[in-house]
Amino acid sequence: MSMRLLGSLTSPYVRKVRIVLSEKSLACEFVVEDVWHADSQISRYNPLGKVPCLLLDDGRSLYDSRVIVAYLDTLAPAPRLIPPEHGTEIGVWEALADGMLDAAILARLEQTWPGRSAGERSDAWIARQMQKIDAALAAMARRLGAQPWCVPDAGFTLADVAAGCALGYLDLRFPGLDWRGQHAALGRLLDKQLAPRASFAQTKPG
Ligand SMILES: N[C@@H](CCC(=O)N[C@@H](CS)C(=O)NCC(=O)O)C(=O)O
Repeated sequence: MSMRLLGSLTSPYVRKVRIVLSEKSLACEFVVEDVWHADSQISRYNPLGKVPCLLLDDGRSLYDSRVIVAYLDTLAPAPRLIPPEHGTEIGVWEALADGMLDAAILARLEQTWPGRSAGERSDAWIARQMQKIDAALAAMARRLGAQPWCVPDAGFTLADVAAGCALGYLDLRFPGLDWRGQHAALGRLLDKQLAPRASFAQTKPG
C-alpha cells in the first residue's frame, strides 16, 4: 500500500505524523503543501484546508493528525505507540499537547497573519492564548513528575511524541518563552529523552 502525506516542514501536527512514520518504519511519500498559498490544493483533500492530510491509495484522505497517527499505529505492530491499555492516558496527553499547540498557533496568527491589520490585532486575545500555554505546560509538568516518559508503565508512546512536538514548536516560534526554566522536567524530556532519537532529529524544524 502506498501513502502520501501532505504537510509542511514546520507544522508540529505534521511533525507528529512524520515521527510516528519514522518510529514505525512505514514508507510514505512526503509532499510539501503550502496551505497559506492562494493556489493550495489542500481543500480537495481536506475541506478544513489544513495539514497534515494522509492520502491512501484507495482514494481515502485522512485528517486530522490524531486520526492519522491512530491509523498508522494499526498498520505495523511494533513499536506499538498507543497500547490499548494506556489509550485513555495517552489520549489526554495528546489533547493537552495539541491543545497547547492550538493556543500557540492562535496567538502567533493573531500577531503575524497578514490578513489581519495592526488595528485588528487583540492583545487580550493573545494574552488569553498565552495563559492556556502556561496552564498546559504546568499540567504537563505535573503529569510527568520525575518519570522518564509521559506514561512510564508504557515506555515511549504517542504521548511523548505529542508532548515533544508541542515543546519543540515553542522553541521554534516562541524562543523567548523560558519554559525550561519553569519546568525542568519537561526540558529533560525533550532534550535528553526525545531530541536524540533519529525520528525527532530528522524532523526538527528550522
Ligand atoms: N487539529 C489539527 C490541526 C492542524 C492545523 O491546524 N494545521 C495547520 C498547520 S500547523 C494548518 O494547516 N493551518 C491552516 C489553516 O488554519 O488554514 C490536526 O491535529 O491535524
